Amino acid sequence: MKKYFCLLLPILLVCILSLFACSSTPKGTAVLSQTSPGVAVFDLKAGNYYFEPEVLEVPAGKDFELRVHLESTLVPHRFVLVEEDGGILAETSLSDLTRIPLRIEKPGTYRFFCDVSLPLVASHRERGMEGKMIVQP
Ligand SMILES: [Cu+2]
Repeated sequence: MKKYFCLLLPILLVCILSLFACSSTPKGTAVLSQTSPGVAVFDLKAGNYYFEPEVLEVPAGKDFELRVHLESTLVPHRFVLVEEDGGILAETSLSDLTRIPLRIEKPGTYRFFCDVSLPLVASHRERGMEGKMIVQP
């Protein structure tokens, strides 16, 4: 019995420590994670029926890269970015990491969402998978 306890204790400690390591993700803010020469990078998390953060602020008239990190899921998701009049600026299926190079000249508020929908159930967008991109002058 004591032998089993000695084996189990280190395994239990590793499990507890990894729980703490994974739970320290900040919520609700856009992260400017890296600046390579002239190109800012913005990170966006996506998962079952959410984008996080829901509001991204980006500069007008400058190249930047949006990196969408899809959390492990069996449900396929997509990313669509539209202008106020509905014109599509970006549209792509999401994989674990999707890099979307963007440059938006006109300041304003743009919408992004997942356009996946199935008959008879609420679309992913209706279930909350959407957000705003505010393009700052
Ligand atoms: Cu989706």
